[in-house]
Amino acid sequence: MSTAQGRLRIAIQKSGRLSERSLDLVRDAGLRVIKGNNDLLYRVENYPIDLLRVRDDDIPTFVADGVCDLGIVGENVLEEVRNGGPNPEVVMPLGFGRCTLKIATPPSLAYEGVRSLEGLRIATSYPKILRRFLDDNGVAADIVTMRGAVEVAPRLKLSAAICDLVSTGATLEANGLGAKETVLDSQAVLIKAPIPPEAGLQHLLDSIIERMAGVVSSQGAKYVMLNAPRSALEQITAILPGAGSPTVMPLSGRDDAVAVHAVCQEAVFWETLEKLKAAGASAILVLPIEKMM
Ligand code: PRT
Ligand code: ZN
Repeated sequence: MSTAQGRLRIAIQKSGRLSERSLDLVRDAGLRVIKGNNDLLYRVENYPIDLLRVRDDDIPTFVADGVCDLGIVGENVLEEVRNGGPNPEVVMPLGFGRCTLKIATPPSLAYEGVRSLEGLRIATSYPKILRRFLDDNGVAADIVTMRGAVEVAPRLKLSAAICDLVSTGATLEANGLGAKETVLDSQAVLIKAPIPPEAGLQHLLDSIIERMAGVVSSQGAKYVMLNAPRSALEQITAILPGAGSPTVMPLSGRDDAVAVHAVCQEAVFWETLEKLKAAGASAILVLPIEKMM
């Protein structure tokens, strides 16, 4: 199976934690998505692109096989699948769907480091990633693979410990488990087929990737404008978070002050504004950035 003739395909999660943000990213990249009658396939109105909506576990395989040209999936799923299996190319991290794969234990287990797992049973939905972690740490333990509800395994005496995804930590806490080891930090990533699309679509594919990169790098970025005394210019630009080289312009009728414009790649907090003001900045404006390339 290959992609539909004359059209690119992007695989996204049909329904789950990544679905909404994946659709947002596609839309922010300028693709007008039409939700038709076909639940599996959404059409893009303004480009020859279809969105294939599938279970996240299938996305790495679809992309590695070239059934889809691009895909959005969690690194956790990708790592588990590609451990010796399909191996699509990772284009970039996308900054959402962040979570951590952790080993957690009940308080009844005396835990003194990873060696404490020796000989135990550990329940997980990520047996390959866990096996690699245990091997890397020289620990021999049994792995019980569960599809879901991993957190109840110790209570049901199915396992002594678990290895599961954690975001807020509420699920571990509700089940009386404590996080002990970090196995993998994960977020959603954009993946690409190893096979190029048909010749006429390469330019479109490159442009979609570039736009998505622009959307990701403008997330959280702010445009900051302020006036600064010349004498404090160095100090003020050092306070601007992730600003690179700001633009410095003269202010009419003022020799002692300049206007500073900067794109800040990191969050601009109230504390930052207070520091800027204390350093002598005035007329400070922080504006959202809609698009960046
Ligand atoms: O149906 P399909 O197979 O497509 O979906 P799914 O049920 O396999 O996945 P889904 O929608 O639950 O998650 C999709 C992806 O979101 C995951 O593969 C991760 O990359 C990412 N993600 C981010 C998470 C979490 N955060 C998360 N907290 N996936 C799962 N969880 C679960 C975790 O397994 C545990 O049960 O949430 C619980 C813990 O959450 P906290 O907040 O209580 O710590
Ligand atoms: Zn899944």
